[in-house]
Amino acid sequence: MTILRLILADQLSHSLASLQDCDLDNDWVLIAEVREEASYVKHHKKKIAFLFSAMRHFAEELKSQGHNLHYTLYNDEDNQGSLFGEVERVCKQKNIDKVVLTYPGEYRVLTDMQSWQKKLKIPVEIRQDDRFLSSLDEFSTWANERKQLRMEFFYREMRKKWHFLMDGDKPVGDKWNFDSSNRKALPKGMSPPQPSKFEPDAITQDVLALVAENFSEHFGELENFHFAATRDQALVVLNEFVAQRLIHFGDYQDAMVQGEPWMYHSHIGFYLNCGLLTPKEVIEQAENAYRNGDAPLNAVEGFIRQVLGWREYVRGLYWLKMPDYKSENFLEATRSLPKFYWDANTKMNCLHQCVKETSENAYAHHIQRLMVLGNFALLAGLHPDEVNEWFLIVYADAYEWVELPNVSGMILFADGGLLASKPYAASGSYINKMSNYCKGCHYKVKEKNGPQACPFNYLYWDFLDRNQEKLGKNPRLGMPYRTLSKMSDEKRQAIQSDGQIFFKALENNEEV
Ligand code: DLZ
Ligand code: SF4
Repeated sequence: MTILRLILADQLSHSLASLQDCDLDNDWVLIAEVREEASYVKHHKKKIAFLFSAMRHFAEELKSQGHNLHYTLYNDEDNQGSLFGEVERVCKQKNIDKVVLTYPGEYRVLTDMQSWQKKLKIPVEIRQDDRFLSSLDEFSTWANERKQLRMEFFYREMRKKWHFLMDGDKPVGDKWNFDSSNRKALPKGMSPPQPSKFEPDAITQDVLALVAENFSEHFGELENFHFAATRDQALVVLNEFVAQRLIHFGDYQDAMVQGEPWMYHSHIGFYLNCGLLTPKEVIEQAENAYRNGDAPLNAVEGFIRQVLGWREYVRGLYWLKMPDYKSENFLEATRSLPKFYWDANTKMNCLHQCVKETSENAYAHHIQRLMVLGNFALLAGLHPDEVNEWFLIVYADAYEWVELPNVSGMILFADGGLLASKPYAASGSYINKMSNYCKGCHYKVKEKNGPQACPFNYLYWDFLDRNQEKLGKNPRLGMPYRTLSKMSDEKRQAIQSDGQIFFKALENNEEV
């Protein structure tokens, strides 16, 4: 029996389920660069270059281990342009008896795969992705037993299951969550270490030329490409984070500084999500740093919560709720995405900086995504479809399983509160507290109304006002709604009128 094992761009792990029983003498592995996946949304140029380069390097590693490898190059003239097209072509060419797959990261790809057996007329097995620390069955059992699906409780179960950061059956430090000590702005004079840069080798240089030629109209800059492209390089990134930045990760994880895109974050999401690193090894390294006295508990717990709690939780939720989750729009938001999300041309300095860095790096850290780019999308009532597509396009770590719950659930409250207990709406004062963006801004963060006022200030109240029917009873919004109810009619009108002027300018494509 000859088996074909397809490996997707986000499945670059030697431990992958579909590789586990591979017969080196007989079986074939297929990795394919295909037009359909590279352009079903117009991914950032750096995202495509990163994945193609990582795929080509991974293929070299498999070949050197003795695998029979069919690698489809993007410009191969026989390339069928889709995953199925390539699987079908190789099945015929190599006389394949069975296809083995690992569960993909997107519902769209899964439904496609589920049709292959019928079309190919040979068995197609789709295996669970055991790189994740919670299986989909386990998550749905947990979810079905509860009315509210709060991440915090799922996270505690995962800590106990895997025995991460535990002393016997108690959490280390006697508390599950140390977030309350994690909200500091970066003190003046403190500058985060610069991460290692990997110079493109011959494989990456080929890929960069290919992307420049074929994807020139896609968003983002291709220059200064320094991603890790192999597991060894990704391990360098992980080790560097644990040795140099984890110590301050907790304290400054919400801080934003102009010109400092990397801060004390790990930047391993690219590598975790495409498979070059596994969540288990990442968590173990962080826990070891705590146990050896190299990093404080608030930092290590906060980091582990992201990987063991949040990451697994959003994946479980995605598969539990798809396909309906994709069309949720609880707040009935309809506005189109403003042009400045693509060209950074806005007088709002926070948004300008965050879009600019996203374009340069295919990366922004979570507070930039949530509290600047996402907060604006929420306050301005941008349509979830357009916001989701933007986030999927621009970040090199984005696949739908992780992007959709974070954007529709966390950022836009489009699921009506399944994932988050309240919308993460904030005025300019939050951005001012956590960043130095406001100093260089055309608008004045302390002004609440009028042409010089920070738009986040009046848009925040306008958002609450507009959505009072849907949000007014949310217990976590009790305070702001009480404040709103005490406002004079004059003040309320000023807020509405500033909002209208701002939205009119947006619609007229004026620079705001
Ligand atoms: C994102 C992406 C891109 C840009 N290109 C490819 C590709 O050429 N081949 C491939 O197998 N996967 C690619 N991907 C990832 C897929 O679009 C999709 O997100 C994952 O396969 C889901 O598991
Ligand atoms: Fe952003 Fe407002 Fe600060 Fe300008 S003043 S940077 S728009 S928060």
